[in-house]
Amino acid sequence: LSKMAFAMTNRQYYLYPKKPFTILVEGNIGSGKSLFLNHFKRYPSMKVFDEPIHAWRDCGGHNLLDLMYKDPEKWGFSLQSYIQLTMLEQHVKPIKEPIKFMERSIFSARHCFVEKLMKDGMLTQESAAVLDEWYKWIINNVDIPVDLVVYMRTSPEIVMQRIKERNRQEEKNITYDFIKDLHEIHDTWLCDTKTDTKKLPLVILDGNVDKNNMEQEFRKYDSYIMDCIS
Ligand code: DCP
Repeated sequence: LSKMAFAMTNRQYYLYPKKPFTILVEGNIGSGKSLFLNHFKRYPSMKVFDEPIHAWRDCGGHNLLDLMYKDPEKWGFSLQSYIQLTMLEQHVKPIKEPIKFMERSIFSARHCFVEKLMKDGMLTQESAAVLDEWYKWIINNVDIPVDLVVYMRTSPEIVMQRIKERNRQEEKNITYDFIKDLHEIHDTWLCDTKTDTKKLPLVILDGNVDKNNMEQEFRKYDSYIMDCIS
């Protein structure tokens, strides 16, 4: 079946009757999620959604991501509120392919980034309550199917190095402590048995692998994913 699904032509998967098998790729900032997702873009049976970071940089002409890094207390709420919307859009977007990949999700937005802002005292209790009410309403009223979570687990040291190398303008003042904390928050979230994502099958990938060997590492998961949907 794996070979068959990989070989599906455009015409065949228009007829695919089921909901797509949905995979969320999670992990720290700079952990290697995009590289992993790029690997799957070559397969016509898979739809890969890139993270809508372009939207976060241009919401009605405003770069919310940049504003948030400059002044998280003032802009953290606006950014997370908009991210929640853009994630929801991707979760519910119908596709014709049988396999759907998303970079991040409404779940990590809530359990990692909103959590981090709260922990750092960058959200008032009132703002946190508004985000939380929206979040609870969405997950209780909107069908957000998830079949697998892939956790790209990368050491904070390596993540820091990659963030420096890629030199994203908004991220230039990110500190090691911030990244380390976010790493621990991801660990806690994905191991936590009490959250709304507790029952999801989880695969943990070693994101510390050198860039040049990653392709080889990711290839191992081609058949794993196809086995999951068969
Ligand atoms: N971000 C945020 N709140 C979220 C999601 C992301 O503030 N709910 C920010 C953190 C980063 C930027 O958006 O500055 C993009 O982060 P990601 O980790 O989602 O994407 P990367 O491109 O860093 O991932 P990778 O390098 O693993 O491909």
